[in-house]
Amino acid sequence: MDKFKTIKYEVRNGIAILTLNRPEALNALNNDFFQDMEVLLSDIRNDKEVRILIITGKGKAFVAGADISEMVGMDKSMAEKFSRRGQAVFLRLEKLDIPVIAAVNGYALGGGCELAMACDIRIASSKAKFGQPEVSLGLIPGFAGTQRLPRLIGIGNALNLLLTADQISADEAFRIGLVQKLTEPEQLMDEVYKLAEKIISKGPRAVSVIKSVSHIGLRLDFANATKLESREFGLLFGNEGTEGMKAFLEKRKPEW
Ligand code: DAK
Repeated sequence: MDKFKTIKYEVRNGIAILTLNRPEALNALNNDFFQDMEVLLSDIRNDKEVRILIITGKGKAFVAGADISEMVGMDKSMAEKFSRRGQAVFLRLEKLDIPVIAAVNGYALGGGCELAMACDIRIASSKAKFGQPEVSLGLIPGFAGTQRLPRLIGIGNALNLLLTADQISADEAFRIGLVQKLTEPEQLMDEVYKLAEKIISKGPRAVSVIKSVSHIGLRLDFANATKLESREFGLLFGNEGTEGMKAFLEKRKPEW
C-alpha cells in the first residue's frame, strides 16, 4: 500500500521531488494532504541524503487552492484548526534546513499560491497562473498568504491581488517578483533540476545557513539580524568555510 494518499515522493542523487498527485481535483489541499506532509517533513528532516526538495503538481495545476468541497462543511472552530494545521505545515517547510524549490507547472491559486510562497524559490512554466481568489468566496487566505505575499512583493502588489482575486499570468508574476524564473512548460523540470544541482554543488552548511538567516532575519530588526549573520558567518570558519577558501587558493574542488 502506498505510504501517501495525495503525493508522490522520490529521491534521486540527493534531489527529492514531491509531486502533488490529485490531478482530478487540481491537487486541491485537503486534510489528507496535510497528514501526508506531516509524515513526509519528518522523514525529510531525518534523511541526511536529501539535499534539496522540489515541489510540483501533476496535471494542469500546481494546486488550485484549499479543497473547497472539504472546507464548505466546516464550522468556525474546524476552519481555524484547518488554517493552523496548514500554517504549521508551511512553516515547517520554510524551516527545513534544505532549500525548497516550487516548480509551478499550472494553476497556483489560493492555498496553491500560499504553498509556492512557502518555498524558497519559485520557477514557473509560462502557462502557470497565480492568484488569491479567496475574497471571491467570502474568505481570506488561511495559510499565511496575507503575511507572505506582502513580504514577497510589497504591500501594494499584494493587496491588488488579495482584494481583486485576479488571476495573473506567469509573465506578470515574474514582473512583480513573485516568480524568480520562467520556462517553457516542457523545460520546467529540466530547468529546476539544473538549479537544484547548482545549489547542491555549493557548501552544504552555507546553503542551509543562508536559508535560515535570510528567513529569520526578515522577522528581526536589522541590528539583531546582522548580529545573527555574524555569528553564523563565524561558525563556518574552521570547517566548511576554511575548506572552501583553501580549495580556492589551491586551485582544486572543495571537499565538503
Ligand atoms: N477545491 C476543490 N475542488 C476543486 C478546486 C478546489 N480549490 N479547484 C478545482 N477543483 C475541482 C473542480 O471542482 C472539478 O471537479 P469535478 O467537477 O471534475 O468533480 C475539478 O477540480 C476540475 O476543475 P474545473 O472543472 O473547474 O477545471 P477548469 O479548468 O474549468 O477551471 C480553475 C480551473 C482553477 C479556474 C477552477 O477549477 C477554479 O476556479 N477552482 C477554484 C479556485 C479557487 O477558488 N481556489 C481558491 C480556493 S480557496 C482557510 C484556509 C485556507 C484558505 C482559506 C481559509 N481557513 C481555514 C480559514 C484557502 C482558501 C483557498 O485556497
